[in-house]
Amino acid sequence: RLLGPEQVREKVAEQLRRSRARSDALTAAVDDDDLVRQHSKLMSPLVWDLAHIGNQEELWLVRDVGGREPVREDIDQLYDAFQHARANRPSLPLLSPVEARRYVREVRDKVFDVLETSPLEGRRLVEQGFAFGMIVQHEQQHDETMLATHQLRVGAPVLRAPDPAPATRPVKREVFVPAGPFTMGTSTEPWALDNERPAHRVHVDAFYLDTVPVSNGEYLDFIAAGGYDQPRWWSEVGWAHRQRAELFAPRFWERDGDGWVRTRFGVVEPVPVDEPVVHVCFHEAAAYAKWAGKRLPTEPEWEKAARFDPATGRSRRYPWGDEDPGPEHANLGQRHLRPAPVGSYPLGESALGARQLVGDVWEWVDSDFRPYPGFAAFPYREYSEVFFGGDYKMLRGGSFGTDASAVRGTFRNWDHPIRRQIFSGFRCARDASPAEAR
Ligand code: AVJ
Ligand code: FE
Repeated sequence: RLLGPEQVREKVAEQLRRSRARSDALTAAVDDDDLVRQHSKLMSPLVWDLAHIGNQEELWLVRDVGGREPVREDIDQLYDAFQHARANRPSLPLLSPVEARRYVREVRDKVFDVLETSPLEGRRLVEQGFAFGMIVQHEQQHDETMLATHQLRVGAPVLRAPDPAPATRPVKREVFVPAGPFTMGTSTEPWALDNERPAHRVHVDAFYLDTVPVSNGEYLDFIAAGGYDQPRWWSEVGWAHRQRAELFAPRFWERDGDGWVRTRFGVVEPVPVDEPVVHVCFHEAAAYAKWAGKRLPTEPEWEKAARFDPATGRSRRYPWGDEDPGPEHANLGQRHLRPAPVGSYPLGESALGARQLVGDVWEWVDSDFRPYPGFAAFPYREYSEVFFGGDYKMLRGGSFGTDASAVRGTFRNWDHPIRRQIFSGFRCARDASPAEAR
């Protein structure tokens, strides 16, 4: 799997071009007023994301890896995510759309120059193109954030993509995950970020995991059964939040006569029953699971179901094997602007038989954000370390809005348990009985 410097150079160049094409598309879709507007207190104006992408790229690739003169040192503070809360970003003296576009182009030109001359080996930061890979992933992460901003934007639709094909639900509703150790995390995946490292053995008790994510149709049953009105399905914090925030359905859903409609990128449509439910918070996911007589999986359980191959005892890079994601494996990369129906992507199945673990919707799991044993912050504390122990729950597997370069079997995402503007869904798990576990 290790690439020579020339292969790394080619791969990096291609990935940089792909991420920029996506950022360009997401920011070209709306006019300048829309780019500087704040569509939700939870989000930055799109023009902030764009210049922030350029600024991170300048800090790591132009200045650190390249050792070049700064392109613009005066704007570092403006685009430091830790200096200004998202809610305050619109009032900052941000670069205008024209200036932001010029800035990211100037940075990118220098980066291609650095890429030409960097030895891409010797220093851990550039070994296998790590710093470039980190910046590609950073841009793609913000592209998913920008897609979430588009979903919050009010107005005529501007983003379009073909719908995924219909699917048949697999026969088995649950897969059995046998008891025993497996290797969680990675020490060898070249572009894995610090919180995915190092590889370590973890024991997992036998359990059952839903073969596919929970669908809108199933979630509608929970609503119809009064799930939002009965505190017994909710944790104490979850119920307090449900009351305070007046939750009654996933975000972007509205009642329409006897049924429900939801708005997706500006288009109102009947809630599609076969699609994985999306835009639910952790508390809603946990309440549904309890109502269904189940629970959410933990992070080690999710990763074992996704990566463990009982035939070899090895952990795979992805559910389907070690091959990079292709369109036959998973709904990634904003190819479709919605999750694919439950049961899609049989070729993306894990060794244990679970589908759609990667792509479609981020899956809430019942674990807090903690470092793996042997964790070392790299290359900066602010990617992961400063978030450990905070009020976060983990999300795994990526969504239709996540790029293939920004998700792996080991990839760890996190957010506050009340957030639902992200492309978040879930699937359920349950313990195996002692007899089944043997
Ligand atoms: C890993 C998705 C939680 O968007 O807050 C982007 C990624 N870190 N810029 C986020 C990130 C710095 C991060 N998540
Ligand atoms: Fe960022």
